Amino acid sequence: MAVTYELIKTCKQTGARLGRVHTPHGVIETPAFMPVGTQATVKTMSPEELKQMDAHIILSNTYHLWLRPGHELIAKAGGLHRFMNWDRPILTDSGGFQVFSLSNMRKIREEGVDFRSHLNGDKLFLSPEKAMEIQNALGSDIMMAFDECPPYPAEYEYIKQSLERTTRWAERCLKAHARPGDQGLFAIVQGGMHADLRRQSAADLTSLDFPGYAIGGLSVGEPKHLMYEVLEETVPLLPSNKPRYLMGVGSPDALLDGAIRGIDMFDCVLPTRIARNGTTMTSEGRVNLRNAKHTEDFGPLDPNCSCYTCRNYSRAYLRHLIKADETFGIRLTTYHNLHFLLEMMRGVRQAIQEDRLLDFRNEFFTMYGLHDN
Ligand code: PRF
Ligand code: ZN
Repeated sequence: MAVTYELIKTCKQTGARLGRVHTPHGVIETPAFMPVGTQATVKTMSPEELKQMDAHIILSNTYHLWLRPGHELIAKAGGLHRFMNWDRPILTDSGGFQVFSLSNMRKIREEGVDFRSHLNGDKLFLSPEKAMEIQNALGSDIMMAFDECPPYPAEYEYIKQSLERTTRWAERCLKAHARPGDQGLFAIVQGGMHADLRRQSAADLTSLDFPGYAIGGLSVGEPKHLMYEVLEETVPLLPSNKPRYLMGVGSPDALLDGAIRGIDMFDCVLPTRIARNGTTMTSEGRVNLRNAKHTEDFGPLDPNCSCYTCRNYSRAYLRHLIKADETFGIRLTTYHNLHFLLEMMRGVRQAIQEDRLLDFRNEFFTMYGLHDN
């Protein structure tokens, strides 16, 4: 099998899992955070920088790379790894979610989704078979099944119809997948906030034996406690010998509380997106460098961080670069935010190893200024 999961141990204090996902381009230590590289680049970071901060895997997007520059061009270049000079694992999302969040005038039918390109308005059609063709051409280590992520809130009946179609689409993805020997295809559990629908989706998809399972349809505007209730209902239904991926979730608190509920993989644009407007995550909580109070602060961004940014530059300098719209400022805040989350996940893995993830979580919440609710 192209992608396998190795469980190393379970935290006695929380049930969180320490593990390894094995892929053709190397090992991912889990729980893992995956930086997002939508357009075959993690915005402003070179692959060397991502390696310096020890990112094990990055995520990229079927939808964007299909529209531009096209999957055939990337196949000609020798695949996505060669094209972007990244030789570690890559996960590609299937495009379903992006079609719903980016394009207008979309129409869902059994065969697939009709929509218009967000770039030039072209009429396009994405289906399970097309999503597999594109991801097979890209050559990602982990491919995602083509799914529908219903909005929140939505009618119960609609969510039920949608998840049943997502299951039929997942079966079509399995059939269309041309490279099961070197690319692992993960299915995506849907079902909104309804425990019975999540159970139905998980039961149907796990009977199909994918090498990994994602939980989709969360962090779509629902209150946090609902997301955790759904995780508590859903995760126990997933096979313990396969990785579990919570899609589009990556705030520090959700990484901790997700890992505690048995999630192994996460991705989110949060650290890279907020970095571009000068917002940083530090050991003492969020710091917005645009705030005037940093004008004459010649200390490091985060005194407890050992990253390149914090070792070399002051808050005053970073604030100046951000306010002057200098690209270097964005590079430095992006580097720090990614380093911060990857370092936090190293802490999570160490804490699981030592059966103290709940203590680690509570200490982090206190330092970061987070509250339970
Ligand atoms: N499906 C897919 N990608 C996703 C999601 C989903 O439900 C989410 C939901 N948070 C983020 N990215 N295919
Ligand atoms: Zn730093």
